[in-house]
Amino acid sequence: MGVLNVTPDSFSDGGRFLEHAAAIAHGDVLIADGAQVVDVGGESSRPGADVVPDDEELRRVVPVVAALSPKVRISIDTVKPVVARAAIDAGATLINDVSASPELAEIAGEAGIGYVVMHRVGDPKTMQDHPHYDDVVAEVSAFLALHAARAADAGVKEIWVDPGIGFAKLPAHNLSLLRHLDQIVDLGYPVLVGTSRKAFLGDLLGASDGNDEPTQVGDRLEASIATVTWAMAHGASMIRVHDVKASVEAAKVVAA
Ligand code: HH2
Repeated sequence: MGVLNVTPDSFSDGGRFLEHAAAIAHGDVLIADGAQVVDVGGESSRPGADVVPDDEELRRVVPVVAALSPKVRISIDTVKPVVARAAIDAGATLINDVSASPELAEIAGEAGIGYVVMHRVGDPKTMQDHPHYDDVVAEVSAFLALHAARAADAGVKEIWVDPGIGFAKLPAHNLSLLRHLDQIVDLGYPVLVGTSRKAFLGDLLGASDGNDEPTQVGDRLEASIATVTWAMAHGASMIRVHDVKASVEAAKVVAA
């Protein structure tokens, strides 16, 4: 799954693909690089991100979905029912819902398309305030099992589960979830994992360098590839990445 953020403020590529022509051209690059799904988003979900008004998010994503959907499977990364519906009309066949909302699962069920349920606590403004778990793997697994069952009740046939790396998680939580990914795979749904360029990788590499400065977002390719390779080797069926070419090569090696 290649990431296509039609936003001014995404943490790694904000502003690069805000114009429709630039977004569509980047979508074409993701397809040429081997993406099987392109995940189009018009609202950043990074910690501290502002809410985007409905009409602005629609303006950002719908023309991009319409232009790319004849060429590749499109997933719509939104928490807004109105955006999900418009994207489905424009050709999206997967809803990527980082808020695990019952309404979005119902829309997917009615439309007969796929649905991703991701674990998060709170919203982008609050989620990194005080992440706390007694047992992060057990709690995330229980959350995903509950919401996946609700999606099934809403008639969704294709349900993906995602541990939500970086969403209301400390670096140690992210690492525990990756270390015990098999427990999430054991839930019985295909697993999606998104680690690409995320802050915990910068923290990890910065700390290992012996200084407290996180590695910058543009210097996290190798770390990202290490994590997606790990995830695929431990049972993830889809990885959400910015760097599609390198990730597809890693996928081919893991598959072999
Ligand atoms: N991560 C981000 C956004 N959407 N969806 C799923 N299912 N899983 C993820 O891990 C995930 C996601 C954050 O990454 P990005 O889109 O690059 O940044 P931003 O939210 O700032 O646009």
